[in-house]
Amino acid sequence: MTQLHGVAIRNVSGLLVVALALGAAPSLKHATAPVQITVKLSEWKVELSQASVAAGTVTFAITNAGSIPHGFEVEGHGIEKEIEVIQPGASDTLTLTLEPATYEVYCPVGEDSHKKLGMETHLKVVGARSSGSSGYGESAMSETHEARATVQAIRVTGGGPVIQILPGPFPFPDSAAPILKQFGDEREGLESQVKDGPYSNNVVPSAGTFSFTAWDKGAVRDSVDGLAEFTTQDGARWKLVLDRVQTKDVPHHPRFGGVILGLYYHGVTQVHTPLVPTINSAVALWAFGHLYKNDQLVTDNAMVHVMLLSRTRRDGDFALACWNCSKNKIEELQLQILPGPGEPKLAAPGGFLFLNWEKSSSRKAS
Ligand SMILES: [Cu+2]
Repeated sequence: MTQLHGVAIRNVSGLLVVALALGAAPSLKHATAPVQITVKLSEWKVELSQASVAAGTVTFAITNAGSIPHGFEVEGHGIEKEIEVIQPGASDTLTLTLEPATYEVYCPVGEDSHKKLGMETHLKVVGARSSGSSGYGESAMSETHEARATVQAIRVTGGGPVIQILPGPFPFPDSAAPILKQFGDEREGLESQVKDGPYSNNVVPSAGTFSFTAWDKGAVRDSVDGLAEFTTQDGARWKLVLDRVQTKDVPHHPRFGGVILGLYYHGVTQVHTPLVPTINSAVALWAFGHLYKNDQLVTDNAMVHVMLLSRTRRDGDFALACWNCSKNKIEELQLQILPGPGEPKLAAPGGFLFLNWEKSSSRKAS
């Protein structure tokens, strides 16, 4: 035993000597321990410790530093590998052998809604012989940035039955409860909406028009232009002129900013409040607007949430028909108006205005 042990040690040290002598040779470098890349997941970012790496075995050491569960996926050059979703504060690893190419690295949670909110980056894998300088990573990033800067616009026109939604209990409290638990500081405010919030079956007929155009031009330059005119249950005539897009955080909608075209969220997705069924939206935004009641200015800072989404309400009584409505036709146009920051509640039931146009349409705009 002792003798064998001695031989084994000698052999190992012999190998070490050879390896050190040829340390500069690329082939041996390649064969050494896998390179480790540290990955930090949070709302709504994927951060890598390096933007490029030499081809070979790479171990991703992934930590969820956010406040909701996230996943991690590497895709490109014939590879598509992901880890199981990890809870806030937890870690996991993923080891892959990567050939030279640019790989997409992202969070796949919520049918890519986390990705669309920004949880996406790229990893450039370079040939083993090249230095793998960070210059590669930088150029890959600037390309992505340019691609994102492309302006997209959508024109939405409200149509079909118009309804006003009055405060009432959320119809799917049991489905929302486990998701609400993960909302931390914001949970209390949201829980009061379970009992008496804006997503209720307490619906009355209304009448009016609403159309707008929204431009997605990148983080802080998004814009919106639109006009809504409608009559509420009490006979009041309201007019809303959309002014500018809200690009900062909104209560219960962390990190929501700008015009978001195409997103699967709410409900089970853990993106924004779960007190709205899971939906697919063509466009969603928060904006500020000028609000008038019976031709008198109410505020220049009304906070407005607009969303064209998959239908959540059924024909007839317009009750919320599904907890997961993401496969329904995208034709429900929601307009939610709240007082500006620090302003008194609006003179309407619950202090808010919430109107839906149930058969709306959209088209690309220039
Ligand atoms: Cu995520």
